[in-house]
Amino acid sequence: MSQITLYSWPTPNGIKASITLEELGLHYKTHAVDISTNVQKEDWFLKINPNGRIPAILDGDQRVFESGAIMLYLTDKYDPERKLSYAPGSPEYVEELSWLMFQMGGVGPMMGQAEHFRLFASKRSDYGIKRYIDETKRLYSVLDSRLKESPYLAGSKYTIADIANFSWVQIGPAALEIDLSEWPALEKWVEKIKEREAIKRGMFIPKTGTSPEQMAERFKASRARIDAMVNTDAH
Ligand SMILES: N[C@@H](CCC(=O)N[C@@H](CS)C(=O)NCC(=O)O)C(=O)O
Repeated sequence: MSQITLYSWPTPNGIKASITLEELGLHYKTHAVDISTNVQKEDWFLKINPNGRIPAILDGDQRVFESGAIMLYLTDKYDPERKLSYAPGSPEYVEELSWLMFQMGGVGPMMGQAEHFRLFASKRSDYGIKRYIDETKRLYSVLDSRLKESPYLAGSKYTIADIANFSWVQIGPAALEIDLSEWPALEKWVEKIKEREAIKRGMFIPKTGTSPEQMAERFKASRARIDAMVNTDAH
């Protein structure tokens, strides 16, 4: 029996952890960390994640932070049947790691910056918006090419590499008005993953009271706020 507590909020990084826990059918407690209140910067939380961001877990006395590390920790320790991962050392495991790191070092940071410039910035920068949305689209093309030759990112099996990339890609349409039909293999993969029961639960942990429709409205209002500003890039 695990002693896991998940500290999270249902953001693209947060749901990587909750979906993994749900897919593995683990028992865990959830501690909601509403990042809009900055509770993630408080001393008690910095002891669990010194980086002051969600997600993080405590498993007994063991802390784990960084969503990719959490996914690897959970599959190493709690996935002996390899439901969500390949055997370490196998060629597919190396592929799984590669696509996981592709998300951690590419899709997440680039989409995070795209969201910053498109939704949350205090000044409008058309250069910043274009740079990070173009880079997001380039990364989607890389995923699309891989998914044209393989049903899942690491091979024939759905793994944590799919969960990690899915968690970010699925928010592109609502947050950044990205039309996934430009990448048919990627779109098909997103639709297929959305049907999984663990995804349907994990995407909404912890509960916030905000529906996906309300989130889409908030994103729209945030884009309108930026659109109403004057571009501040130096010419
Ligand atoms: N590389 C980290 C990124 C974590 C991250 O940026 N989390 C965001 C939510 S998606 C957060 O906690 N933001 C609040 C803040 O930066 O204070 C991971 O993958 O866990």
